[in-house]
Amino acid sequence: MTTASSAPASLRLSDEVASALAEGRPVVALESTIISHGLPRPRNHEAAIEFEAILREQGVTPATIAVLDGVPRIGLDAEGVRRIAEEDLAKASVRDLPILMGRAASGATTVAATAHLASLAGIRVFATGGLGGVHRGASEAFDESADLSTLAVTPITVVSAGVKSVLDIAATLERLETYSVPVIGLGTSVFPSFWLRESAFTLDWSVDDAAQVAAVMAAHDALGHRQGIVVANPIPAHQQWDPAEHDRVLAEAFALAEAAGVTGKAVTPFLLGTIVELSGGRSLEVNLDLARNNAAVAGRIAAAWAAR
Ligand code: PSU
Ligand code: MN
Repeated sequence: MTTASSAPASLRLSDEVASALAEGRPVVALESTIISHGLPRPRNHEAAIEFEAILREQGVTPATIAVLDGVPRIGLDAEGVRRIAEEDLAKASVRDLPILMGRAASGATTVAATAHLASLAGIRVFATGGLGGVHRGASEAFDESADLSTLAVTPITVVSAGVKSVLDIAATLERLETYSVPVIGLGTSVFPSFWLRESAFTLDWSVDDAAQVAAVMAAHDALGHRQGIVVANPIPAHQQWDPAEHDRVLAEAFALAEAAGVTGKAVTPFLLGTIVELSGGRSLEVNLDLARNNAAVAGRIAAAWAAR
């Protein structure tokens, strides 16, 4: 059993996270970039509070992760949650962590940076909205999220609604295969595409419930594997975005991004913001629904893991 005392001294665990880990109780990591860059203000602040509440209602301790004033924080207090929602924080991936720490700066952590810090703290389960992946045109631009290379070397189970169709989903799945990262559909054998329940891509493996995910995690450990595990949790059909409107809005958002010359790490936040505007808020509602669903599923996996 991992205990809080195994966390490096450079991390600051909240009291509730430290005691939950020390006592072997379930903990779920939550990322902060989805709050700072992925959801519009002021709805993002309510969402951050809500994602934590969903876990607490299940008896699971939430660990929202960010770097504040140079300190990697594993579990935020109310002031920390307010800061990730209201301040203009840097978007921080793994490579940015030592820079933020060395300069006593603050940043909101991506899936990659959150997974890295959570794993250092001894947390095994993480809930997000959508994973980063291989961007369209990556064969020219080399734009591939460090979320993938980090999951290749970070033993954490990430619950997501797949990746957005703004990415190259086929290439993203190929990359996860190359990195030997297991991808498991929860109650589905089709990889979801974030706002939509399905994509054009099928999965080799699916599981029915959280206990089966915990069994896979145990076997992964028994083999000495150090990769992450991706659990793909599709949004229920009644909550998904209308596929025709989805296709229309995405095409328009791409055209605007190209016209604006957006590149690099600004691409994902630009597209997300533009899509919320063009959809009149509909994409935001779907985004919130799927993130809530993912938190609930991650809570059940963490509980099944803690019960082993
Ligand atoms: N996908 C979403 N919402 C998000 C992100 C991805 O649906 O907010 C964020 C996550 O923090 C993810 C990051 O880790 O974008 C990936 O950015 P990049 O492609 O620059 O690595
Ligand atoms: Mn990128």
